[in-house]
Amino acid sequence: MQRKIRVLVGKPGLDGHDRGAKVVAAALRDAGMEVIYTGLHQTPEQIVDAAVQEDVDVVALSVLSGAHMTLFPEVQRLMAGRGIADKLLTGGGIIPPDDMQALLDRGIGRLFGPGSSTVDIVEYIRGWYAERYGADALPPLPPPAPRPEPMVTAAEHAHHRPRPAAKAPARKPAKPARRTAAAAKPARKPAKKAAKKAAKPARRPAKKAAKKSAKKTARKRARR
Ligand code: B12
Repeated sequence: MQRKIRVLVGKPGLDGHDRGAKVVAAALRDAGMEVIYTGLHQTPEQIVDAAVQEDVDVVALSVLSGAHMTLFPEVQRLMAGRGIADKLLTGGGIIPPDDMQALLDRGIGRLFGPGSSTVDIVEYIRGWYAERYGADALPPLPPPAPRPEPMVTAAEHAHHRPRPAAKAPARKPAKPARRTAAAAKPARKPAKKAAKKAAKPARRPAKKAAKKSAKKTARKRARR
């Protein structure tokens, strides 16, 4: 028979970091699970008590205080004492990989660190449930929850809509661009012309220049 997976999300100890616990609790709820969140500052005894009373399948702890090596084994011990050792004990928080492995070796479930995907957490819990009760017992994933607000509001859409043509301010026709001297000239001389110029001597030969200057002086003298 299919029924909702029941999860207790617990915040043991003096740790006040509750964002991760709330994010995970919301993701599990959106994935169709029945989630009970204990709230902050619970003792391991209070958490295990709640787990028994609520008849949960999973006890999921959030620990960001650094006390995970005490809190997870303590909750595990109390669960065994109350006859619910067969339930899954999992969780996450600020837990170094070596500690995750050490806790896994003690029979505690997979633990999730910062940046973990909530999709992976949902898959892990559903996978454990399917293994324990059979795939047929696994309820189907609900369709994604509708967003309470559209991603882009109607006002934002309106802001980007093109203005009606009549209301648009009349624009002066653009003047044709003036051709500057630089633009009129070709950027470079054709290669042939440039080669010819390079072949020419830079100045007039000295003989010709001397002849011209002599003529000029003669003309000046004649005028006097
Ligand atoms: C935001 C923040 C705060 C906020 C808390 C706001 C709140 N209501 O949660 C404020 C400013 C109050 C705060 C205070 C302190 N903080 Co602080 N804080 C952070 C910070 C920057 C981000 C935590 C966060 O919200 N992340 C976003 C959530 C979504 O991610 P998450 O919690 O990690 O959760 C993910 C996983 O860890 C995992 N997960 C978490 N819980 C669970 C539960 C389950 C069931 C599962 C399956 C998975 C899971 O899945 C989540 C999704 O990916 C971290 C640094 C960091 N980068 O992580 C430090 C950090 C956690 N803080 C730290 C410290 C030391 C403190 C203070 C002691 C500082 C001080 N001296 O005052 C105080 C203690 C306050 C208290 N009463 O406990 C240290 C902890 C060190 C450690 N444990 O080794 C950290 C790591 C900073 C650091 N690098 O030193 N903090």
